Amino acid sequence: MTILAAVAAFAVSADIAASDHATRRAALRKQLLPQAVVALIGGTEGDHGDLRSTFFQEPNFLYFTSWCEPEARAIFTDAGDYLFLPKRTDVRERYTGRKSAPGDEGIAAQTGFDHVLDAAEFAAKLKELAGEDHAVHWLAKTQGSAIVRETLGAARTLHPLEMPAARVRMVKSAAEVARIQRSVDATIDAHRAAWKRAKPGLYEYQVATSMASAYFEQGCERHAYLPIVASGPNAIVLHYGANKRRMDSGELLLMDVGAECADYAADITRTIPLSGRFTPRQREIYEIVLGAQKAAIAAAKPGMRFMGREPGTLNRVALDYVDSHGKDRHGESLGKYYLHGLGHHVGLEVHDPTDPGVTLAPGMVITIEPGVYIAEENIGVRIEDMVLITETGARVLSSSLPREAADIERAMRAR
Ligand SMILES: [Mn+2]
Repeated sequence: MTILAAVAAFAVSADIAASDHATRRAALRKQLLPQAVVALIGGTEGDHGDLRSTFFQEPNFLYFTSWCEPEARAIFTDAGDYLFLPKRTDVRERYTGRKSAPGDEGIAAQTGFDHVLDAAEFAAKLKELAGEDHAVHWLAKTQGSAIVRETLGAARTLHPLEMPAARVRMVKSAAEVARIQRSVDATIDAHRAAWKRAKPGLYEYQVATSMASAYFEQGCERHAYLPIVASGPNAIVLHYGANKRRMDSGELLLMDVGAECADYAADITRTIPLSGRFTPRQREIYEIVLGAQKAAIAAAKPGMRFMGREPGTLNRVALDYVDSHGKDRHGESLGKYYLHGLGHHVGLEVHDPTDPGVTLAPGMVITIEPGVYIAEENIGVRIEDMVLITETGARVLSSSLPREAADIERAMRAR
């Protein structure tokens, strides 16, 4: 139900198709000079250097090719796009299963690429397509991208792809928004599970596991990031992740958790009173953070600037609200306790790449997550929701998870 409500402004379309990736590559070409060549290196099974994580595709590679098998490479040109796949080896497939290979029947239709070549041909083909004077774009920091530099030589100027790619990825299609909504809904279930379970005397990791279980149970493949379940003083630590503390009565519990389902991330934070009721001071601070969040959401619309502290940004709207409401124990205003920026874009990655010079536009998905952290009062409050920028304003994708103090208290009493 939530999905239909959230994407009503878009046609509810079929899921992401191979043809969508050709559209994405065409959009990328519009960001580059004519005749530019893009060289992309996909992830490998050894990228993470240990057995704690399984293979997952480098996000730009996944976004522009849809290909999610290891050791692939790609070259995009005005005259056609090339995908390179490694040869099949029996030994490796014994460990990690059957893969596609160049020369497989129907490989062009399966990949959506006209040209599917052996990965061993990548260097020679790149040299040929780059020629002497085509602008070559690459992702310098991606694992394995040294081969692009080695192939073209140290003297050749290479152009960054990060910002052109980010400008395309920042605007989500209806199918992407639908996938994000699924991750949001699974994450909302995780928060509801936490509200049922959290109580004084339990450990933070017990809440974390209940939350993760809620989304893994639904088939989500990964955490979008490791769960932050931070009680009492830990709520002041912005990226606390040890989750080892025993929670005490009277404390706040800050939970910043997100599922990744079908490649797309969610990122939602709630702060709840462990005893089921906020103290007057906790509630006062909570209402200030909520007021700042509402002010920023109300101001979000196409053309607005998102981040930065200068006047006219959404971030400044939230900061001004915090700074003009309430005081600390020393009679000073609270702006100095707003310790981080208002939010970030979300997509394939929980911190999706962003061109900071681009203003908000329809189809962008961002978090709006003001926080106030007062160490000497043991109060850390963050409220984070995911917001879709629409033609006329913003729609909260995570609106079905309560955030009013009274609604949270009611939900905790009802368990
Ligand atoms: Mn976030």
